[in-house]
Amino acid sequence: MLKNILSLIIAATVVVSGTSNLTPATSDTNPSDIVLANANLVSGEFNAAFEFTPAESKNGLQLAVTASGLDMETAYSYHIHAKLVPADGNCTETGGHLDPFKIKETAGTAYKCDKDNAQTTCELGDLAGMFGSMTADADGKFTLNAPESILTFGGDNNILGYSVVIHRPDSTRLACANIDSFTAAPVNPVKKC
Ligand SMILES: *[C@@H]1O[C@H](CO)[C@@H](O)[C@H](O)[C@H]1NC(C)=O
Ligand SMILES: [Cu+2]
Repeated sequence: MLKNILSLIIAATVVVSGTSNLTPATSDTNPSDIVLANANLVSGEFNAAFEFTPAESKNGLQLAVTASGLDMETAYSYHIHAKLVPADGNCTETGGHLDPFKIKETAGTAYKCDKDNAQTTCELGDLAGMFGSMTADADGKFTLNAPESILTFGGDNNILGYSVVIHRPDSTRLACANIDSFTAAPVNPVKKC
């Protein structure tokens, strides 16, 4: 547990320091080399940072979220959506929720994400269903440190190459951002002469 917290703090510190210890992943990157993926969503006063990191078991990802500028009256939902955010930032273009196993299509109106049976009852992208909706504390802030999930880098439950969207309570789209991924920089980079 302590180790998990420490790795989250380290991941967060790395991001704050401008990802200087990290190298952006490319389409050639082996997903098992990715140490962090993040999405930073901004809309006016609203600001949210999503960070996905491999759990200690290496089976699934942990999710850490910090958000500020939330309206205290409201519960926001948030998902991974199936398409990327286009250059103009239009969140409507990100399509629907990431659902590679067609859980929602199969369940129809009976859809209900049960976090304890996420693999069979939740759309892969239904983050709010798996981790709870986003509600503000007295300072208008929200923090989430979710333990190991069914999400992975690569494989059937892959989240790389998609986007994160936050919805207002009326389900309109407040903010969105693509998921970027990073590998650890070499510890002793070889100098080229
Ligand atoms: C955003 O995309 C949607 C869907 O394509 C479109 O209907 C809407 O007009 C776009 N909004 C803006 C501001 O371009
Ligand atoms: Cu959504």
